[in-house]
Amino acid sequence: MVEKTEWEQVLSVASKMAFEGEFLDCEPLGAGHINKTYSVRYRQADDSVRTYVLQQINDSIFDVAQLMANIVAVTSFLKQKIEAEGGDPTRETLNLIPTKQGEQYYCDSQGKSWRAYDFVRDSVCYERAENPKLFYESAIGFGRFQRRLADFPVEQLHEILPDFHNTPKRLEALKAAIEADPLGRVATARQEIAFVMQRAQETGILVELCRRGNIPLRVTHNDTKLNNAMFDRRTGKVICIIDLDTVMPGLSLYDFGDSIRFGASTAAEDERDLKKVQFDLRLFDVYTKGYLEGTANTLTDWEIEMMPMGAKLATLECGIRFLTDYILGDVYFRIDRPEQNLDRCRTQFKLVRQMEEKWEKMRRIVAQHKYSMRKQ
Ligand code: GN1
Ligand code: MG
Repeated sequence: MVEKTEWEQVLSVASKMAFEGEFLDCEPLGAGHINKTYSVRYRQADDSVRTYVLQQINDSIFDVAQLMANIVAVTSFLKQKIEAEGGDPTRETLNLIPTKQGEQYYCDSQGKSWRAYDFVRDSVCYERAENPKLFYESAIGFGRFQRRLADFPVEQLHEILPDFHNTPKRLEALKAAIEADPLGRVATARQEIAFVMQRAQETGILVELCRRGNIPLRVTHNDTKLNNAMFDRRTGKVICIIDLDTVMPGLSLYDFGDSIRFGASTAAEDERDLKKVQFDLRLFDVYTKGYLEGTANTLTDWEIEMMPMGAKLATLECGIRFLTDYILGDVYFRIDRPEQNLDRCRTQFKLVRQMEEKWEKMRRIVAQHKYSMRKQ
């Protein structure tokens, strides 16, 4: 339940947005760690119900004006692409709802920024890959997102969170946190720290390939978790990719990898019982196939070759970030219980270890799908 003060606040912000109809109710939505999200429902003149998404944007990590400029640019571009492909632009990309004043977002009396979207009609999202088919469909969806943005002028986007997927810099941040150790938590995470340090040399592989021009800078989503893909209730296929906050210049391999780290695990990101956490090769297999199909030959040979490394570094990096935040006192990722960030870090490292064990199989899967794609 939304508490009263929170409820009143949401209600008051909702009244500032260009929502149509008569307010019905509102409730928290989704499982994001960064923004606060609500769904708000309005009764329409014909008695149908229209659902909007209202989000308070986390302004402690985002420059809201730049972030909104990126989202407007990318969604307008996508809309044109979708129309040209004969798709439905009202459902296949996010549609921003302006404020009653015509602004792209609303600033409340406490200086907090809010924005609104149409809830994608007849869609559903999943926290877990309940079956391989679902995960395969999500790969097609994220791949298609990548393909549709392949000719977007990447230099027009703000780098919303600089060095977001720069794994060596994430490692540097971890080292600084260890050095500072503000809460004395380093002593409780010795094994995890050692795990990272043993892999320090590998962290720069992808950024280095990009620096040398072997892999291109693209428009990337940067948060390609399964729960950022909305599935059409009727067809079971991905209809829309959401959460465009971190769309910015980046590497496709981190997008691919982030999907794998989240979706090809058999357990939740914060599972405490590590026995339940397994890296599922079958899921890696179907996602790879779907992503190659969805991107439809937009990826270069180097990008395809490095897909296993994308999976490994995205997972290692996320674990490094959780560990850093645990050491610093959970200042970035929202937690519901103590040590949740340490648990999150442990699941990521378990997955990394299993990827290392299954490395050759991962490479073979990628090679097979590349071969069958190119044959067509
Ligand atoms: C954050 O808020 P959410 O869950 O969409 C984070 C991602 C992490 C993810 C881990 C802007 O995303 O980078 O991979 O948590 N987003 C940001 O669950 O830092
Ligand atoms: Mg997100």
